[in-house]
Amino acid sequence: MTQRYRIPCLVLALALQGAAALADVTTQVVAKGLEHPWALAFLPDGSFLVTERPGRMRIVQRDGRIGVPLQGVPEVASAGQGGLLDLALDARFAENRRLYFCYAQAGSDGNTNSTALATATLSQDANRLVDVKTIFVQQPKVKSTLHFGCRIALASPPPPAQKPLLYLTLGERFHHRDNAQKLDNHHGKVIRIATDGSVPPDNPFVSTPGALPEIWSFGHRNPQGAAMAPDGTLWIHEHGPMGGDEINLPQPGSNFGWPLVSFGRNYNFTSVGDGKPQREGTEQPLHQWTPSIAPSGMAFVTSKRYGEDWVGNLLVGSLKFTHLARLHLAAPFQGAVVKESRLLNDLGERVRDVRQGPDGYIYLLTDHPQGRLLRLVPSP
Ligand SMILES: [Ca+2]
Repeated sequence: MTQRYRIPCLVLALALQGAAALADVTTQVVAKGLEHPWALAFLPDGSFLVTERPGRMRIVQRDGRIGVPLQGVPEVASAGQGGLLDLALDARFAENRRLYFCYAQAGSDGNTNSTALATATLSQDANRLVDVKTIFVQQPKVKSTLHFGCRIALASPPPPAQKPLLYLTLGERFHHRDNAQKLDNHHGKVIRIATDGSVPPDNPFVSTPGALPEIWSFGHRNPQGAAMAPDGTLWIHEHGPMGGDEINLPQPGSNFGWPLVSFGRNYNFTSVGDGKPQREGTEQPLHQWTPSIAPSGMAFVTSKRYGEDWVGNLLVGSLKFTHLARLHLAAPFQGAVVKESRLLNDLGERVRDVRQGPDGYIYLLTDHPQGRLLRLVPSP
């Protein structure tokens, strides 16, 4: 086949793939009227715990009723991309009612801020957070309302004698991109800490002079998606500049290259680094999107609600194109992305969070002044 015919065939194949995907799934509205919801967790009674970026946490009942804001949420720096962001329940939440959340925290001067991570207990009457404790604060605080990162992933349960661990993604705050390559700060990093805030002794830089011991991997730009594969591997994605959004698998001590190398370009159309997409000593992404889809939220499908061929797929929300990306991997839960379908192309709202519930359904949050909680269901 000559080049002349290849492109129309590819376009046709992609169009057919899109059409087939559209018929596969649709959404049901669980709740609407949430203000810029950012993160979602599933409570044991079947209700939902949701964060709203301006600084509220609410419970949404199964029938869609939205509760009043929980008391006890700390003050957050709500401006630009900052505010109350991600949320995760402890693996033993049913017994201890502990949860983790991250947010933009103002500095004492009122001008600067950074991402912080707190733990809290949800009161028995589920009206308030108690025993709230900030266990990590990104250093340094800077003047910026951009690139907080802020996705939490709980590590697989450790042996009983060890402390449970979690990962937190941290953006480079946009104006401080060069910090992503330096280990003396938390900009553009993934960190790994115990759920009490202590540093695990086997973190990669605990013995490196001048390095902050929480750092797990570096050279990240603005990661707003994290999910733990069933085999215990951490997957994240991050926003590129103009193009070059990436999926990465952060291994201990790995350098993911920002801002030395990218598949994207700077917003003023200049090259990132020397303009090459690869560089010695930095990790290549598992997958990249050019043009950018602006990814947020990520979940592996483990349930069979959508058919056997969905099991082991990765779902990623798109803020920019307001769709849900379905990524088919070389093998379930692992390997390269071998095919990508765009679902919910007519959604028209930015997809901020993507989670699989204990009922096996996928749930989405749309980031909108009147944001919605949606359930993904097979098309009738
Ligand atoms: Ca990279």
